[in-house]
Amino acid sequence: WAEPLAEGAVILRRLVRDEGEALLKSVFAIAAQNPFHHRITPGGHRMSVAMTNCGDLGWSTDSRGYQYSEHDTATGHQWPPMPDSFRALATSAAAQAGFAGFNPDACLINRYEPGAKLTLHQDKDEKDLRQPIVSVSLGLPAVFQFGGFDRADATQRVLLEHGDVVVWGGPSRLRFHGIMPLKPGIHPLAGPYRYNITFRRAL
Ligand code: MD5
Ligand code: FE
Repeated sequence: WAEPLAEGAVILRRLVRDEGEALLKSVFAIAAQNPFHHRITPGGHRMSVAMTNCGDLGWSTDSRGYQYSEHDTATGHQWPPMPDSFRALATSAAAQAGFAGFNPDACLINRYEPGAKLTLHQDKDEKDLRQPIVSVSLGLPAVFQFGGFDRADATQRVLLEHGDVVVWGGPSRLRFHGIMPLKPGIHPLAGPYRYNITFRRAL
């Protein structure tokens, strides 16, 4: 069930399906402390994906740009701590994909509502791009676009479902990627949403 997608990128299908309910409960507890928020990009657009974070550092965007910080730039609050269960999951999934010793300091939680999408982009705000990113999909399924190293490169489409974990490392760390507009539906544990948790080493 460890499916290589490309060099450095591995899908661990359904790895955390049985933990899905507990993971979502932690997501809801984090959101109760720091609500999901539709950020405004530096270009002035409201993102269709709503975000919150936990851990030492959180990713956010505002008129000044994209950044990792110890506080939510929208509220000034510190991010809630990363649950031990989250850290253990991230370290174990990274190890299964060949990245031993992964120790994330940032955890971004994205919430997709029907129609929400993420246009093709690269993740390069982290300091050490040799560190992988571990991503966990929960709730409604979404079509992930996996591209190349130039925005115009052809993309591969991959369905990501509840409980799927993907480790993005090595050369795949810098591939362009995105999420197609979410199809409406109701998930028994997540309702009308898809959640994606990404674990990162920001500093
Ligand atoms: C998501 N989130 O499903 C995705 C999962 C984000 C984001 O893209 O930036 O919040 S992470 C997918 C990812 C990360 C790093 C590299 C690659 C994919 N890749 O090379 O394809 O909400
Ligand atoms: Fe990304």
